[in-house]
Amino acid sequence: MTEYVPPKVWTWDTESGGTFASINRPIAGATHDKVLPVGKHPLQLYSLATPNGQKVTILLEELLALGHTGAEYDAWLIKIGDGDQFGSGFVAVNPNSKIPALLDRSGATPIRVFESGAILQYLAEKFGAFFPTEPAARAECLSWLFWQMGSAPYLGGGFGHFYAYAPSKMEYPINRFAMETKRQLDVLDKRLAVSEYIAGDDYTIADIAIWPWYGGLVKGRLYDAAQFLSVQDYKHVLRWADAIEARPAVQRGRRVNRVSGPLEEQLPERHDARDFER
Ligand SMILES: N[C@@H](CCC(=O)N[C@@H](CS)C(=O)NCC(=O)O)C(=O)O
Repeated sequence: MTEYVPPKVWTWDTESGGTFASINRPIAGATHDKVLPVGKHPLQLYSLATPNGQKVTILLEELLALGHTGAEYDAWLIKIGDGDQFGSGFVAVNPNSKIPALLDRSGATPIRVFESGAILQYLAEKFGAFFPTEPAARAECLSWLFWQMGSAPYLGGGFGHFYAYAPSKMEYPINRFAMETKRQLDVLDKRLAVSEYIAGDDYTIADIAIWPWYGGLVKGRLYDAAQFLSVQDYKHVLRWADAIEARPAVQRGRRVNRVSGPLEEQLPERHDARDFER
């Protein structure tokens, strides 16, 4: 293999290949005009059932299960493989062009929220649920929420990209990011050895943020990497992942905006609780 020598100035190689090459670009902003649809509920979610998307639909389903009718929502499908995230309406809600994006239309002026961690905190504060109020517990919950936001890019953009999506398998990046991913799993395993849930005795938005990524990984749903990463070693993570997976709201939330996998698990759009029965 010939070694890559970076040129003096980087230029955009549109032929660089790999899964997602068609949507990756070095510039921000809209590529086309597209008005976003708006449904009947106070909350409008524009998303896809990736781990980042699932966090929000799981929290919304948990809030509805608790009886917070103000959390009723329309979930619209954003097909990132087709470039929907670069439509002008979507960019107005999230200038970063990534799902999930939320528009809260319950007040006089719509409020936009982007970044899944910010959306979880916004909704948990709005409804006063799944987010402790006592300062020490709240700090622990926020610490783990931000841990997830900082850590998952090494799992997804690092390990997942080079192990599953890059045009060829390269030892150096796979080694580097497998090591970091296993370190992160061990961080969680040691925490969950002494704590029922991530932030303490109660199930919070920290669990909801971490589960779709690291729960999905140990349950063998991400990158077909369970054997490679010896996920069976993380016993406490597995115990916690199973407990969360058993929650009916989690099972509903996982299905919203899903357009892949078994047909019976797919629900491309959600506008009503009865949609799950169809
Ligand atoms: N830090 C962001 C990450 C969001 C993100 O990476 N979304 C991906 C799907 S999981 C996306 O929309 N990708 C489309 C693109 O990069 O063009 C969050 O947590 O909301």
